[in-house]
Amino acid sequence: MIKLDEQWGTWLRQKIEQRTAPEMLIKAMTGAGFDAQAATYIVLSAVSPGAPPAGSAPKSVRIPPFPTPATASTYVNDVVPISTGNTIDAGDRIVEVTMRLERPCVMMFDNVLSDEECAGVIERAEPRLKPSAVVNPETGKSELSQHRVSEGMVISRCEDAFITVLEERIARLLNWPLENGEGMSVLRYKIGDQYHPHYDYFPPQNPGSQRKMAVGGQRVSTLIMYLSDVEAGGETFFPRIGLSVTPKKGSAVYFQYCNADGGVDPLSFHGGRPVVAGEKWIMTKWMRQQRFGL
Ligand code: PD2
Ligand code: ZN
Repeated sequence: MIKLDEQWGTWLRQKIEQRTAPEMLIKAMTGAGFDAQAATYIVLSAVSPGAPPAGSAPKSVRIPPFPTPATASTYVNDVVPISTGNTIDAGDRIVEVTMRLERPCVMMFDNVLSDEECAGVIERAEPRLKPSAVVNPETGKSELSQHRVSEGMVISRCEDAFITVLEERIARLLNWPLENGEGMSVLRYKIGDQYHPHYDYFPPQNPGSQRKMAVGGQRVSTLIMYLSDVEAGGETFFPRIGLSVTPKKGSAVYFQYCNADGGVDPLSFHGGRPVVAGEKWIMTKWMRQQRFGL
Protein backbone atom coordinates (compact mmCIF):
# COMPACT_ATOMS: atom_id res chain seq x y z
CA MET A 1 0.00 0.00 0.00
CA ILE A 2 1.51 3.35 -1.05
CA LYS A 3 0.45 6.37 0.98
CA LEU A 4 -0.05 9.62 -0.94
CA ASP A 5 0.09 13.01 0.72
CA GLU A 6 -3.15 14.90 1.35
CA GLN A 7 -3.14 16.96 -1.86
CA TRP A 8 -2.43 14.01 -4.15
CA GLY A 9 -4.88 11.79 -2.21
CA THR A 10 -7.72 14.33 -2.53
CA TRP A 11 -6.98 14.90 -6.20
CA LEU A 12 -7.01 11.18 -6.98
CA ARG A 13 -10.27 10.55 -5.06
CA GLN A 14 -11.98 13.43 -6.86
CA LYS A 15 -10.79 12.32 -10.29
CA ILE A 16 -11.95 8.74 -9.68
CA GLU A 17 -15.36 10.05 -8.50
CA GLN A 18 -15.55 12.06 -11.73
CA ARG A 19 -14.80 8.81 -13.64
CA THR A 20 -11.63 10.21 -15.29
CA ALA A 21 -9.89 7.48 -17.36
CA PRO A 22 -7.03 5.77 -15.44
CA GLU A 23 -4.64 6.41 -18.37
CA MET A 24 -5.25 10.17 -18.00
CA LEU A 25 -4.51 10.00 -14.28
CA ILE A 26 -1.29 8.04 -14.86
CA LYS A 27 -0.25 10.55 -17.53
CA ALA A 28 -0.92 13.50 -15.20
CA MET A 29 1.02 11.88 -12.36
CA THR A 30 4.06 10.98 -14.49
CA GLY A 31 3.95 14.53 -15.92
CA ALA A 32 4.17 15.84 -12.35
CA GLY A 33 7.19 13.66 -11.58
CA PHE A 34 5.93 10.24 -10.44
CA ASP A 35 7.81 7.20 -11.66
CA ALA A 36 5.60 5.53 -14.37
CA GLN A 37 5.48 2.16 -12.58
CA ALA A 38 4.53 3.80 -9.29
CA ALA A 39 1.84 5.98 -10.91
CA THR A 40 0.33 2.93 -12.63
CA TYR A 41 0.31 0.94 -9.39
CA ILE A 42 -1.23 3.79 -7.35
CA VAL A 43 -3.96 4.55 -9.89
CA LEU A 44 -4.93 0.91 -10.50
CA SER A 45 -5.05 0.16 -6.75
CA ALA A 46 -7.23 3.23 -6.18
CA VAL A 47 -9.60 2.41 -9.06
CA SER A 48 -10.08 -1.24 -7.91
CA PRO A 49 -9.23 -1.34 -4.17
CA GLY A 50 -10.39 -4.95 -3.84
CA ALA A 51 -8.20 -6.25 -6.69
CA PRO A 52 -4.63 -4.93 -6.43
CA PRO A 53 -2.75 -4.83 -9.74
CA ALA A 54 -0.69 -7.83 -10.76
CA GLY A 55 3.01 -7.71 -9.89
CA SER A 56 4.63 -6.48 -6.73
CA ALA A 57 4.21 -2.96 -5.39
CA PRO A 58 7.15 -0.62 -6.07
CA LYS A 59 9.45 -0.66 -3.02
CA SER A 60 10.12 3.01 -2.43
CA VAL A 61 8.08 5.73 -4.09
CA ARG A 62 8.93 9.39 -4.11
CA ILE A 63 5.84 11.59 -3.96
CA PRO A 64 6.61 14.71 -6.04
CA PRO A 65 5.25 18.12 -5.01
CA PHE A 66 1.63 18.66 -6.05
CA PRO A 67 1.59 21.01 -9.10
CA THR A 68 0.31 24.46 -8.30
CA PRO A 69 -1.20 25.95 -11.46
CA ALA A 70 -2.17 29.16 -9.64
CA THR A 71 1.47 29.90 -8.86
CA ALA A 72 2.51 28.82 -12.34
CA SER A 73 0.19 31.34 -13.94
CA THR A 74 1.16 34.25 -11.67
CA TYR A 75 4.94 34.11 -12.17
CA VAL A 76 6.20 36.99 -14.30
CA ASN A 77 9.39 36.50 -16.30
CA ASP A 78 12.20 38.97 -15.82
CA VAL A 79 14.10 40.32 -18.78
CA VAL A 80 16.67 37.63 -19.64
CA PRO A 81 20.17 39.06 -19.07
CA ILE A 82 21.63 37.01 -21.95
CA SER A 83 22.38 38.87 -25.19
CA THR A 84 19.76 38.56 -27.94
CA GLY A 85 21.88 37.54 -30.97
CA ASN A 86 22.04 34.14 -32.65
CA THR A 87 25.67 33.97 -31.56
CA ILE A 88 27.11 35.27 -28.31
CA ASP A 89 30.66 36.46 -27.81
CA ALA A 90 31.64 34.79 -24.55
CA GLY A 91 35.09 36.41 -24.60
CA ASP A 92 37.33 33.59 -25.72
CA ARG A 93 34.66 31.66 -27.66
CA ILE A 94 31.64 32.34 -29.88
CA VAL A 95 28.66 30.42 -28.55
CA GLU A 96 25.75 29.55 -30.87
CA VAL A 97 22.16 29.97 -29.70
CA THR A 98 20.10 27.07 -31.08
CA MET A 99 16.78 27.55 -29.23
CA ARG A 100 14.98 30.13 -27.10
CA LEU A 101 11.71 29.55 -25.22
CA GLU A 102 10.07 32.46 -23.43
CA ARG A 103 8.13 30.80 -20.63
CA PRO A 104 9.62 29.05 -18.85
CA CYS A 105 12.79 30.72 -20.02
CA VAL A 106 14.86 27.95 -21.65
CA MET A 107 17.76 28.40 -24.07
CA MET A 108 20.06 25.94 -25.78
CA PHE A 109 23.64 26.63 -26.77
CA ASP A 110 26.22 24.91 -28.97
CA ASN A 111 29.99 25.31 -28.77
CA VAL A 112 30.15 26.21 -25.07
CA LEU A 113 33.06 23.84 -24.36
CA SER A 114 35.65 22.25 -26.67
CA ASP A 115 36.21 18.45 -26.67
CA GLU A 116 39.53 19.04 -24.86
CA GLU A 117 37.79 21.09 -22.16
CA CYS A 118 35.13 18.40 -21.67
CA ALA A 119 37.92 15.83 -21.27
CA GLY A 120 39.81 18.18 -18.90
CA VAL A 121 36.79 18.56 -16.61
CA ILE A 122 36.17 14.79 -16.56
CA GLU A 123 39.83 14.13 -15.80
CA ARG A 124 39.71 16.52 -12.81
CA ALA A 125 36.36 15.23 -11.53
CA GLU A 126 36.64 11.45 -11.92
CA PRO A 127 38.95 10.73 -8.95
CA ARG A 128 36.74 12.90 -6.68
CA LEU A 129 33.31 11.40 -7.52
CA LYS A 130 30.98 10.34 -4.68
CA PRO A 131 27.34 9.12 -4.71
CA SER A 132 25.08 12.13 -5.33
CA ALA A 133 22.92 13.66 -2.58
CA VAL A 134 19.71 15.72 -2.54
CA VAL A 135 18.53 18.49 -0.19
CA ASN A 136 16.09 17.36 2.54
CA PRO A 137 13.17 19.84 2.25
CA GLU A 138 12.65 19.89 6.04
CA THR A 139 16.21 20.38 7.25
CA GLY A 140 17.96 21.84 4.19
CA LYS A 141 20.71 19.25 4.72
CA SER A 142 22.10 17.01 1.95
CA GLU A 143 21.32 13.28 2.02
CA LEU A 144 21.37 10.25 -0.31
CA SER A 145 18.13 9.41 -2.17
CA GLN A 146 16.73 7.15 -4.90
CA HIS A 147 15.41 10.41 -6.34
CA ARG A 148 18.86 11.13 -7.70
CA VAL A 149 21.11 8.27 -8.78
CA SER A 150 24.50 9.33 -10.12
CA GLU A 151 27.96 10.15 -8.85
CA GLY A 152 29.09 13.72 -8.45
CA MET A 153 31.51 16.25 -7.06
CA VAL A 154 31.79 20.02 -6.82
CA ILE A 155 34.59 21.97 -8.45
CA SER A 156 35.33 25.01 -6.28
CA ARG A 157 34.92 28.34 -8.02
CA CYS A 158 38.11 29.20 -9.92
CA GLU A 159 40.01 26.40 -8.17
CA ASP A 160 42.72 26.51 -10.89
CA ALA A 161 43.55 28.45 -14.06
CA PHE A 162 41.72 25.97 -16.35
CA ILE A 163 38.49 26.25 -14.35
CA THR A 164 38.84 30.05 -14.11
CA VAL A 165 38.79 30.27 -17.94
CA LEU A 166 35.48 28.32 -17.95
CA GLU A 167 34.00 30.37 -15.09
CA GLU A 168 34.80 33.64 -16.87
CA ARG A 169 33.33 32.35 -20.14
CA ILE A 170 30.11 31.26 -18.42
CA ALA A 171 29.74 34.59 -16.60
CA ARG A 172 30.09 36.46 -19.92
CA LEU A 173 27.72 34.08 -21.73
CA LEU A 174 25.01 34.38 -19.07
CA ASN A 175 25.79 38.05 -18.42
CA TRP A 176 25.61 37.33 -14.69
CA PRO A 177 28.41 38.01 -12.16
CA LEU A 178 30.93 35.22 -11.69
CA GLU A 179 30.78 35.96 -7.93
CA ASN A 180 27.07 34.99 -7.87
CA GLY A 181 27.80 31.47 -9.13
CA GLU A 182 28.06 28.33 -7.03
CA GLY A 183 31.00 26.03 -7.63
CA MET A 184 30.24 23.77 -10.61
CA SER A 185 28.77 20.37 -9.99
CA VAL A 186 30.01 17.50 -12.19
CA LEU A 187 27.84 14.37 -12.50
CA ARG A 188 28.40 10.97 -14.07
CA TYR A 189 25.34 8.82 -14.82
CA LYS A 190 25.80 5.16 -15.67
CA ILE A 191 23.17 2.96 -17.36
CA GLY A 192 19.87 3.25 -15.43
CA ASP A 193 20.99 6.32 -13.46
CA GLN A 194 18.60 9.25 -13.50
CA TYR A 195 17.50 12.43 -11.77
CA HIS A 196 13.78 12.59 -10.95
CA PRO A 197 12.04 15.90 -11.80
CA HIS A 198 12.67 18.68 -9.29
CA TYR A 199 13.09 22.43 -8.98
CA ASP A 200 16.61 23.83 -8.88
CA TYR A 201 15.35 26.80 -6.83
CA PHE A 202 14.78 26.37 -3.11
CA PRO A 203 10.97 26.08 -2.78
CA PRO A 204 9.94 29.05 -0.60
CA GLN A 205 7.43 26.93 1.38
CA ASN A 206 10.09 24.37 2.46
CA PRO A 207 11.43 25.01 5.98
CA GLY A 208 14.96 24.01 4.89
CA SER A 209 15.11 26.62 2.09
CA GLN A 210 15.92 29.56 4.36
CA ARG A 211 19.10 27.83 5.46
CA LYS A 212 20.17 27.27 1.83
CA MET A 213 19.41 30.90 0.90
CA ALA A 214 21.24 32.48 3.85
CA VAL A 215 24.30 33.00 1.62
CA GLY A 216 23.71 34.26 -1.94
CA GLY A 217 19.89 34.26 -1.80
CA GLN A 218 17.70 32.26 -4.17
CA ARG A 219 19.02 30.40 -7.22
CA VAL A 220 18.00 32.29 -10.36
CA SER A 221 19.19 30.10 -13.23
CA THR A 222 20.90 26.86 -14.24
CA LEU A 223 23.35 26.08 -17.02
CA ILE A 224 23.73 22.33 -17.65
CA MET A 225 26.77 21.66 -19.86
CA TYR A 226 27.05 18.26 -21.53
CA LEU A 227 30.55 16.81 -21.29
CA SER A 228 29.73 13.70 -23.31
CA ASP A 229 27.40 12.41 -25.97
CA VAL A 230 25.04 9.67 -24.74
CA GLU A 231 24.29 6.64 -26.91
CA ALA A 232 20.65 6.40 -25.75
CA GLY A 233 18.55 8.09 -23.06
CA GLY A 234 19.85 10.64 -20.56
CA GLU A 235 17.80 13.57 -21.89
CA THR A 236 17.19 16.57 -19.65
CA PHE A 237 13.40 16.92 -19.67
CA PHE A 238 10.78 19.48 -18.61
CA PRO A 239 7.60 17.42 -18.05
CA ARG A 240 5.26 20.41 -17.63
CA ILE A 241 6.08 21.78 -21.06
CA GLY A 242 6.84 18.51 -22.90
CA LEU A 243 10.44 19.45 -23.73
CA SER A 244 13.39 17.01 -23.90
CA VAL A 245 16.97 18.09 -24.54
CA THR A 246 19.34 15.50 -26.02
CA PRO A 247 22.83 15.59 -24.47
CA LYS A 248 25.49 16.67 -26.98
CA LYS A 249 29.13 17.03 -26.00
CA GLY A 250 30.11 20.72 -25.67
CA SER A 251 26.51 22.01 -25.81
CA ALA A 252 24.38 23.31 -22.93
CA VAL A 253 20.83 24.03 -21.80
CA TYR A 254 20.05 27.15 -19.77
CA PHE A 255 16.88 27.88 -17.81
CA GLN A 256 15.88 30.82 -15.61
CA TYR A 257 13.26 30.61 -12.88
CA CYS A 258 13.55 33.46 -10.36
CA ASN A 259 12.61 37.09 -11.01
CA ALA A 260 13.73 40.33 -9.36
CA ASP A 261 10.89 40.07 -6.81
CA GLY A 262 12.14 36.63 -5.74
CA GLY A 263 9.15 34.89 -7.45
CA VAL A 264 9.94 31.42 -8.79
CA ASP A 265 8.65 29.63 -11.89
CA PRO A 266 7.20 26.12 -11.29
CA LEU A 267 7.21 25.49 -15.04
CA SER A 268 10.99 25.06 -14.73
CA PHE A 269 10.35 21.63 -13.10
CA HIS A 270 12.85 19.32 -14.85
CA GLY A 271 14.71 16.02 -14.54
CA GLY A 272 17.27 13.75 -16.19
CA ARG A 273 15.94 10.62 -17.92
CA PRO A 274 17.62 7.28 -17.24
CA VAL A 275 20.68 6.55 -19.34
CA VAL A 276 19.80 3.61 -21.62
CA ALA A 277 23.18 3.03 -23.29
CA GLY A 278 26.59 4.63 -22.76
CA GLU A 279 27.51 7.07 -20.02
CA LYS A 280 26.40 10.66 -19.38
CA TRP A 281 28.64 13.38 -17.98
CA ILE A 282 27.40 16.89 -17.21
CA MET A 283 28.64 19.99 -15.43
CA THR A 284 26.03 22.27 -13.83
CA LYS A 285 26.43 25.93 -12.90
CA TRP A 286 23.77 27.42 -10.61
CA MET A 287 23.58 31.21 -10.40
CA ARG A 288 22.33 33.06 -7.29
CA GLN A 289 20.62 36.42 -6.77
CA GLN A 290 23.61 37.80 -4.89
CA ARG A 291 27.27 37.17 -4.37
CA PHE A 292 27.80 33.56 -3.26
CA GLY A 293 30.59 32.80 -0.79
CA LEU A 294 34.11 34.18 -1.15
O1 PD2 B 1 21.55 15.57 -15.82
C1 PD2 B 1 20.57 16.22 -16.09
O2 PD2 B 1 20.07 16.22 -17.22
C2 PD2 B 1 19.97 17.04 -15.02
C3 PD2 B 1 18.61 17.04 -14.91
C4 PD2 B 1 18.04 17.81 -13.92
C5 PD2 B 1 20.73 17.80 -14.16
C6 PD2 B 1 20.07 18.58 -13.22
N1 PD2 B 1 18.76 18.58 -13.10
C7 PD2 B 1 20.82 19.45 -12.29
O3 PD2 B 1 22.07 19.40 -12.30
O4 PD2 B 1 20.16 20.22 -11.57
ZN1 ZN C 1 18.12 20.21 -11.79
